[in-house]
Amino acid sequence: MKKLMSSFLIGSMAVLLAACGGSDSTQGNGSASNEGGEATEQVDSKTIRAGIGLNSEHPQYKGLEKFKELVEERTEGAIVVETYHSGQLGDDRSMMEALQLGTQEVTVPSTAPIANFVSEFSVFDFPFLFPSSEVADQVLDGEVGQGFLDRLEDQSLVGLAYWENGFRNLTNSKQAVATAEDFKGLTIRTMENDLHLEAFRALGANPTPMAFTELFTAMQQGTVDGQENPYATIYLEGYSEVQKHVSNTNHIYSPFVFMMSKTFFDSLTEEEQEIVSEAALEAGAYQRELNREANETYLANLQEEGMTYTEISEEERQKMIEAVQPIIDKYAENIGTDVVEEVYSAIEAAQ
Ligand code: TK8
Repeated sequence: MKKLMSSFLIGSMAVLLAACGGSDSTQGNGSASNEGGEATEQVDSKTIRAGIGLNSEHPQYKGLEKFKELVEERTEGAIVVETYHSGQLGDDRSMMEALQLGTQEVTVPSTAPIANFVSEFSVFDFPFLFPSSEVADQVLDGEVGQGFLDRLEDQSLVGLAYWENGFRNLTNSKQAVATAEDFKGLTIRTMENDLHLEAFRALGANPTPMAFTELFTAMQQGTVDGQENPYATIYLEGYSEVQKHVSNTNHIYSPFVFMMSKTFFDSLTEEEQEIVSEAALEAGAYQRELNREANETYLANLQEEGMTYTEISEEERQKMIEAVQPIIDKYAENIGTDVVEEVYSAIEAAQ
């Protein structure tokens, strides 16, 4: 029950606080206060409401806290960062819309929902695209990755950095998945992304798109048999309570994109824009490191919590790649082969 109780209580509290400009963690509410708690003179600081879907234990939230620390320090409190976790401000898609409307300033979604705003981002969710997180770093932090971030501006969004969600792995409550065949008939929750849906359909599964904020309850109630996420999320969100089997499918490397509302970014001074941009990159490097350090531990923890772990052989992984290749080809066509080729050659060059 650890997941449900906390997010419900936190959710309702956060909405209340966000509305009146505070948050559930230790941040200020836009007024500077001294240790005695007395509000000193009202400082006209700018407030960043930064929201994510994952909980406060996740390296993504630790990264957000690092971003807060760097921005508040380097602007000497001229910019205050309020951080919200566990979908308190909404899910990836609704928070991106809030950034477009200017009712929120920062969010860090996975690339999959971003593809609904900028279709080219689908390339980053091609199954089995990145051979390693190191290669992903080089491509994303390089010219190619920057080119994709620039595409967000037309959507009134400013992409400042790539953070790491990680290699996604399948869990379910029904059966151990060791072969491509074992996907057949499983009802799998996917992110809200057509390519994901079609890829799982091509594997014979029965995929259903759903916001992350609804996933735990859907597994608990058996609306879905399974889902796929990196080990950090599977462990820290408490999925061993509602899932029995985990397999190292490693089928997609999911980047996160740290993004800001363009309206807010444009309202900053040049110096402030530099500070938030650098802080997003530095906090991102810190977040990636935390995420990678813990990954193996989380898998061991899941097994300690009673989940069965199944290794996928290279032969079966090949069968999975063959099954989804027609979907990749179709989306490469949709996105434009030049864009896709650019990413493939950057991956080649990075190896
Ligand atoms: C959290 C999501 C999550 C993603 C998903 O907001 O939806 O499964 O992997 O991390 O971005």
